Amino acid sequence: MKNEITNNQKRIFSGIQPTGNLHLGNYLGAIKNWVNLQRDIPSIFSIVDLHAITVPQDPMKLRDSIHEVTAAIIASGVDVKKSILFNQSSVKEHTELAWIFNCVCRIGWLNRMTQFKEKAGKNREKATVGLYSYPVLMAADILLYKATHVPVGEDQKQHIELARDIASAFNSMFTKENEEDFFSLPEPQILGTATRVMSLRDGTKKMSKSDASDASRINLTDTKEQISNKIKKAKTDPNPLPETMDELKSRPEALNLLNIYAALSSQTISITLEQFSGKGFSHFKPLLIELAVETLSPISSEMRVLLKDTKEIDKILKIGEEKAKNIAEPVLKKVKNLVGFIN
Ligand code: AQP
Repeated sequence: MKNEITNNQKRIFSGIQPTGNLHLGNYLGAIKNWVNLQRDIPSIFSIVDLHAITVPQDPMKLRDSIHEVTAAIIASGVDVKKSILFNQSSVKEHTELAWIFNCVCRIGWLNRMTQFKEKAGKNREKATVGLYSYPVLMAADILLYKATHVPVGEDQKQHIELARDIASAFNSMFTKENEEDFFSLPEPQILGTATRVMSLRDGTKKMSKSDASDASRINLTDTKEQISNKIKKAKTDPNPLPETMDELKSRPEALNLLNIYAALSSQTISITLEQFSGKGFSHFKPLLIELAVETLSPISSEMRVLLKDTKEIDKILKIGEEKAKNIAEPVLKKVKNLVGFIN
């Protein structure tokens, strides 16, 4: 049975790329919030493999990453009985809607996207067209399910704003007179204290799967020893932790580590600062290690169990795919009808 949905139903959509090992930034900036939000709002989560191929991928590694990322999401607490979890490329409606949105979105809007500028770097002429139009596909991912809320890290805020612009433009181009807007505008949900977890080697750079240095990030699959070594070696400065937020803000590495501690212990940054102000890193780091290991060890052990049976992971994704299609198909059919296609 197809699920016809209306614009006033709350619904969450969010995705994660299978581009390598998930890290603490992905966990604190996205997945931890997914786990909390799914309790009250119907949620759809996707392993966005179509986004992953906007930069070159080794096909064998991509397949493994899809399994690993699915396992990480389930091990972190996403409930696949309650929420929909599926692999993006298995629902072809994403690419169809993305094409229609390519014909709504303006080049000027894409030219403003900072993530493309960062990822393409100086080699812009050689970047793929897919990397450039990545935010259009992301708008299609969200709007295909008429999602109202999109929990993401700070880095994705601009892309959600673009999705809102595309939805508005589509509405004014195609909504029929006297009918309510076809798409409601999705809201970004940037939650928690670690909305932008920074590299452990450089507090001004985002923690990222594609950073060449493994020491820059804590992977969800890291052992206790690896977590401990990475935090011990994390870049800091020689001064004790400061007293005020203003002082902390001028010390990016210290701010990052305190933010991570605050997010892992679900407390505010100001309470965390109060707790550690005046203390040295030799006091703070062992407590951060303890907390990180306590949070991440159960996730990595559960991931290892899940990854022993990739057929079961495939089955879970298949069930998610069917549920996702039930929502996506009628939305795309209506979009095609509004655009003037015969279907
Ligand atoms: N450092 C971060 N801090 C907080 N949130 C983060 N996210 C990513 N990095 C951080 C959030 O995780 C979700 C999934 O991200 P993604 O995998 O789709 O892509 P990304 O943002 O490009 O992440 P990476 O790790 O930097 O991947 P690569 O290196 O492959 O580009 C998103 O909600 C994102 O905000």
